[in-house]
Amino acid sequence: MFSNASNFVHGVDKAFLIIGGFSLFFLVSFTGIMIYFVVKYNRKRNPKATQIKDNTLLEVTWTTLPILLVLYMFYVGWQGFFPMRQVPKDAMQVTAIGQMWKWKFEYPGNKESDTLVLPINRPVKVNLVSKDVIHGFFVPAFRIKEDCVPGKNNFSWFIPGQLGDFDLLCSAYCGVNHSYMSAVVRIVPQDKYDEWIAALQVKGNDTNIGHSVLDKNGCLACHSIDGSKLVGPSLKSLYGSTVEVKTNGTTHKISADDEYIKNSIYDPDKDVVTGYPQGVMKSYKGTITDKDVQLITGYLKTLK
Ligand code: HEC
Ligand SMILES: [Cu+2]
Repeated sequence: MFSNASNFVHGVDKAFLIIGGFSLFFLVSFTGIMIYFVVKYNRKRNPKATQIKDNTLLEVTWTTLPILLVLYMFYVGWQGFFPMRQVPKDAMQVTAIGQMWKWKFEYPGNKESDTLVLPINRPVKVNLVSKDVIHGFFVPAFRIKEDCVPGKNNFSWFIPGQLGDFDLLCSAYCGVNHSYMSAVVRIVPQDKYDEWIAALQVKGNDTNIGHSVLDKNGCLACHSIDGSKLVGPSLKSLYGSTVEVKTNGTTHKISADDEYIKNSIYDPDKDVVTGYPQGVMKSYKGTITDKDVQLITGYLKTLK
């Protein structure tokens, strides 16, 4: 009857159905009794009101029964909620960072991803961090909804029990583009997960900074990073490849290493890539520092 997308589906759905069921029962029966009394005791049928003096049995009953009922509903809710705050010791750790308007996930080993990829049937603790305002870590299929509060170390945990992609949303209105703040939770078999995490980029090796150096200096107007030809050759898969260039009128092959990238930036007319015009790219000597060249090179290495 209940899905097994996470270990909390059963507890949450049970509480929801029981509390919802009682509410529906009382809504229908009280409304029914009210209508019945309105008809039965209306002024024409019952012109003189009947006075009733206290009835101890009735009063004790209508006090005790609702108390028991409300306590039972609390118990059912607590049963579903309590395990959500008890993280198993062997849970793997991931950090979810919410910021306007994007989710990012940090894995051990300083790795980072836009998709929350997790192995099936393994408990995971998700540390919840916010960089700016309050966001809400909400995975409806897992019955999980927990706030990401700036300055507070909140967490969530669960055991995924079903392969596939699940929606991750932000449940706290966090600004204009709040509705774009979604991501995917991808549950995969353990071996697929191991492959994926091994291939995941280590962050902080300046790859993103390298990209912004290219962006700031207008390189991307002439060079794509996705393989398509613009004014100049694409920078995709350039690093480490063999390029055919013309140097002083003679064509030869050259390996695209650190030295070549640096020369291409400082002295673009020295080795001109075959099929591309000379003199279009200007020299960036004096505009781009050695450090920036290193950042660019580091970034190009990641453009496989
Ligand atoms: C106005 C267009 C233009 C701009 C802007 C430009 N380039 Fe180029 N770039 C070219 C052209 C055309 C070539 C090919 C001819 C050559 O080798 O000089 C080239 C070649 C290169 C090469 C060698 C590519 C290869 O396939 O071997 C690299 C590396 C390079 N550019 C990096 C940069 C960087 C980094 C910037 C920004 C700082 C930049 N370019 C800005 C037009 C441009
Ligand atoms: Cu948000």
